[in-house]
Amino acid sequence: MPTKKLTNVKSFFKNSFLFVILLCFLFSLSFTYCSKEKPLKDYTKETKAERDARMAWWREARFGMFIHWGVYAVPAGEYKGQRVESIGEWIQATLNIPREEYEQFAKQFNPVKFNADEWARLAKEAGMKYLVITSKHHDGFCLWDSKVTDWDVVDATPYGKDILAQLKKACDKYGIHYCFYYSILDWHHPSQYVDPDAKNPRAGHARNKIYPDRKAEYVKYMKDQLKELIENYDPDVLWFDGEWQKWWTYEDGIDLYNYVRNLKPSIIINNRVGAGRKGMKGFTEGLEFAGDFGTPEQRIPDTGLPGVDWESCMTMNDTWGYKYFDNNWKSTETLLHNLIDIASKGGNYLLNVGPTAEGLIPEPSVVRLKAMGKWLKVNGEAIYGTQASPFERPSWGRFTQKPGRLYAHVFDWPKDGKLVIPKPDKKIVKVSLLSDPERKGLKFAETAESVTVYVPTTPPDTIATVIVFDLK
Ligand code: H79
Repeated sequence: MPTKKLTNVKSFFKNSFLFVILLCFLFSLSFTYCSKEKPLKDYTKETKAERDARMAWWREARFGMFIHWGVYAVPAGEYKGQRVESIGEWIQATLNIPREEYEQFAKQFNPVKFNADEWARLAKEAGMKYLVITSKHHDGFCLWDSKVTDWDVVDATPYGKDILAQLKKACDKYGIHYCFYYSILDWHHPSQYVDPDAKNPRAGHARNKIYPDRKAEYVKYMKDQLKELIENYDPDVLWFDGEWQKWWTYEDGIDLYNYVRNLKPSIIINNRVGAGRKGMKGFTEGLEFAGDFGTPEQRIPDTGLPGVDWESCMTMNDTWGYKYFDNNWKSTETLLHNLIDIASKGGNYLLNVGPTAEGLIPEPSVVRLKAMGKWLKVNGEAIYGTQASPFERPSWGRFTQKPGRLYAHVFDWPKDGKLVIPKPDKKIVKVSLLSDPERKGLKFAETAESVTVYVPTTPPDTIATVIVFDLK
């Protein structure tokens, strides 16, 4: 008996020992399985149909509002009696302001006049279909309550309220696509520092350095922030910038692109996420890099590129971030001609405003945006959802087109009342003025190469009059 008992005890221990081993094995297996992140899908390999569906709203939109806003609006282009000649949001770099000194601007950032509803309504009134705001510019300052830093509007300023949350609500109300700019270069994050070997500190800021052993930590910081942005505000575009650093590689771009697309597959990402752009020209031909659209900055390409999506971002004066002494405003005429020129080449126009530290969009910007909106209310059909011109640029203006319709945007009205256009490859059924509510037919005469339209001798619109050709 005692022997048997002993054997039982022994076998009990042996069996339960095996059982525990088995349990441990199963547990660790399931733990490994569950804790392992899902492998990221490679979104750079999507089909043309998938891409067309994702880009559809953006291609229709044609006109968006860029907003550069941050603590650089406090110095507004001048610090300790020194004015910056160049762009205002670069003041930290241009005047080589130390981090701790620059941080003091946040204590004066109290935009009590900020009204998100008014900004979104202005974008709507201007005829803009989307809005891109600097969630974080090169200075690293964040316009939302980021959980991974205190260098944000909620934790570092007397204002203490989340800007991005307020704008999200307003954009949803007015049906404006809500989008974020996000800088890869970060002058505030401790992983990065000004290149001490650069010829001047400004250039050292422009091409900064990263401590190699802190890069992974910084990439994680960016990914955590981008996750916050996507989960909390559901942006439709992520507009990266500051990617030109030597430490930001082609592979880093692909990885970040896929990270963001995996969080929100329908999101649109500009080509500055990685190695996709070539300087201010805005795109490297070929599109073998990550990124969905090219980003010419402060310029309009001479011609469009078939099959390539692009967007020209431009300022209304000479700065992105507010500078109190920059009054070099472009005329409404120039801005509208830019919009039409860009549409005639198949691109989008992202037009900037730089609000003050009080939270106001400068009045000259408001006036111009409202005037553009007034023109678009009448002529929007010839801009939104159009395609690039089928013809070379005419001397008097630009063309845009849609299936079955050709639009002539006339900048220089013919004094003799005759507008001549190249002959379209389809039959002209009718010619009329887009601004004419009755769409009275205009007389026209055709030869083998050209069409002459007999127009009124005074231009219905001195900035741009649109003549519609119905084609069959
Ligand atoms: O966000 C806006 C700009 O701040 C950013 N992109 C747009 C959308 C931008 N990044 N770089 N640049 C613009 C051009 C930078 C030019 C520089 Fe300089 C030349 C950096 C240093 C020398 C201009 C002149 C800024 C400081 C001095």
